[in-house]
Amino acid sequence: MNEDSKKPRAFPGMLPQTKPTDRPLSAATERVYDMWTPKQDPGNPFYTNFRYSRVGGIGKDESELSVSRRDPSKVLKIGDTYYVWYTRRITEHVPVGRFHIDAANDEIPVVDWDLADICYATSKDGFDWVEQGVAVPRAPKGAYGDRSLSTPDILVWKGRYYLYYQCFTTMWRENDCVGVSMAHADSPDGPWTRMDVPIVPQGAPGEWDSCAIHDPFPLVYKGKVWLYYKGSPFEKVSGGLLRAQGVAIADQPEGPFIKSELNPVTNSGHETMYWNYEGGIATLLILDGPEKDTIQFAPDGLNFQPMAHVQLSPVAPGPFCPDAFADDGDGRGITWGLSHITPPGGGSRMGCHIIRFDCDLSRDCHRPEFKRSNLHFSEESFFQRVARLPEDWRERIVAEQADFDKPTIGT
Ligand code: AAL
Repeated sequence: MNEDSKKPRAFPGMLPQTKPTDRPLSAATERVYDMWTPKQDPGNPFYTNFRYSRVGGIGKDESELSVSRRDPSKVLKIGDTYYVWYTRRITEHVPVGRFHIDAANDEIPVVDWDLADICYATSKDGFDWVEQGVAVPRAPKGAYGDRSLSTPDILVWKGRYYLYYQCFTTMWRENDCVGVSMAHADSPDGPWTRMDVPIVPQGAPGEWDSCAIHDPFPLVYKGKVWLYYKGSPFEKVSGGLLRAQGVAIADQPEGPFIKSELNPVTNSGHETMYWNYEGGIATLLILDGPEKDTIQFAPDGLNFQPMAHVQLSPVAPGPFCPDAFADDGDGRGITWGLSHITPPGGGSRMGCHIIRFDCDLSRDCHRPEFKRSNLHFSEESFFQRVARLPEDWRERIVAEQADFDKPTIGT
């Protein structure tokens, strides 16, 4: 054996497209093949950048400071018209905040999605929208859902339309405890008939979704209605919260919805969008949890795996999802949708407005400009409110450094 053959062979410059079996691999290189893809970001169908646009009609309007529009549903195209449903709050008073519930009343909201109704808007191009008004109003005083309806999403099943939404009764609940109800109509323009009962109820005390069923997101899958949702427990206050999503499945839109025994099916994610992809379900998980800002895929709709990390994710996104109800096992993916912008810091005491995102998570449309990695954000991004170090933290940190920062060299 000559000296050269004893030297370890360096990893090749051309990344092998199949996992090399004739050489040792580091754990990270193993993951390139076992978890990710050697095609890298541009060749990963689950990788995308998001580009944002302001929208007309339901977007930012300084003259409407008392209006909040948020939590857009998935977008439907019906004939040549796009439709979206969302939470709208018009109140003279700004929300008092969750720690001041006593200061709220029938006109003074607690949080941004309190004292709200489900509204809808239409558009011919997905950029300029015309607000059509209230689709589903709150129930009359004293009835289930008389306080606020929020965070809707839409299902079409056998030619009929179904809106699922969070349904608050009497007063906004501490910890945002709420169940999901539903309204149905023959046409996307209504009139809507409210069911005025819980359709997906909260779990029993001690269960992961005992306090709230949030962000209902219905799809048709395997011949049934699959309704994904964010659950939260009462234990939230004592630090027991897992920001996770579950799914409840029904034979028809009215239910009964049976929760999967695998719930929660994600370990992360706050407001979340789902879409049919090939024979499975894909999702974007944002804001919370160890797998935030990942796009995940479950070939069976239940067992999700991270497929790509993304940056600057849309908040509370609702995708334009043409085959959300096709149930043909051939989901084609998505290219755009609507999301919302929260006030700086994400507070729940100021209004939101709706924006549009474009992306490439589609099997049909190839947009290399959306597959770039190595994104560099502007100085304003680093010094925005949630990212810059506040002055008063700086003083504390400098004081702490005196104790923590042992000399690298010297004593
Ligand atoms: C959002 C969503 C739900 C919550 C509130 C409005 O983050 O998760 O909709 O109830 O905030």
